[in-house]
Amino acid sequence: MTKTVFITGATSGFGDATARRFDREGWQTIISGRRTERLDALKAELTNPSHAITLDVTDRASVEAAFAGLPAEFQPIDVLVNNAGLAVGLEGADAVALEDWELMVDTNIKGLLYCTRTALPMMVAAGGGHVINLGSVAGAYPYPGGNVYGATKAFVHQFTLNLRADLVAKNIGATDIAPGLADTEFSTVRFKGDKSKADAVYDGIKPITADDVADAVFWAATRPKNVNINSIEMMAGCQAFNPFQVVKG
Ligand code: NDP
Ligand code: 8X3
Repeated sequence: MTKTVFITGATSGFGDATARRFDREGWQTIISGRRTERLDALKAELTNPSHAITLDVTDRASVEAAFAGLPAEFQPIDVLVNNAGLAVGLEGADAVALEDWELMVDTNIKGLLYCTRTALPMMVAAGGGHVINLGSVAGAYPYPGGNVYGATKAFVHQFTLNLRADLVAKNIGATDIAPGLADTEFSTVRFKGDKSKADAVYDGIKPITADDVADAVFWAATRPKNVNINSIEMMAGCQAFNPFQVVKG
């Protein structure tokens, strides 16, 4: 039977690669994001049925309308990939714009909650499903300037585990995919469009690719039902941990 995946933030990076990966494996895709022209271009390249929804996940009413308006042939949703998210800025906590913090909380936490809470009753009614959330290594390991971004991803990790606790009897899986340094538009967004600053992050290294992450998402989504992957943490081969800071004097 044809399976269906709903992906938020499919206009770029991991979401785009994930849509292409599921499509290659014969799944139907529901692709969403704010940039309609990118959704249209992606949809044109997918080979299986795809439904594109221009959607800002921070807008609760739009999220509810998007799920309520799904065409019958795209229901039920087998897998929801809560991928839409962003980091804004790398300023220290005493200097950052509060609006940047609010945008990360609204997108990475509240947007993910709106999509999850709206999708779950549909999955329960269908007898099962799987929620895959994009966390980050920033949710486990602190770094200067990671402040609220990392905290939102720590939320994603714990929420995913708690989802599983609520949903185990309802045949609904939950997985946190937590990548490290990966070359997407992530840094361009973090540096507010400063492409040269963003490019410098990936200059001279081999970061994780969007396809690597799509692999992990697809693998987690397709384990047999006697297995739930709680979380996958993955770092670039060139990335590891810093020593603790010790300030003298
Ligand atoms: P990109 O910037 O390439 O993609 C982000 C996607 O999120 C875009 O499709 C964007 O679409 C979408 N998005 C952002 N805000 C909203 C919103 N309000 N409503 C709907 N969609 C939105 O970055 P990545 O692919 O790297 O990031 C995907 C996820 O992975 C994020 O949650 C990020 O935090 C996480 N991550 C990224 C890592 C990295 O190093 N790249 C590492 C670990 C985790 P549009 O602008 O069209 O709305
Ligand atoms: C993005 C990974 O290490 O840039 O979530 O914070 S990192």
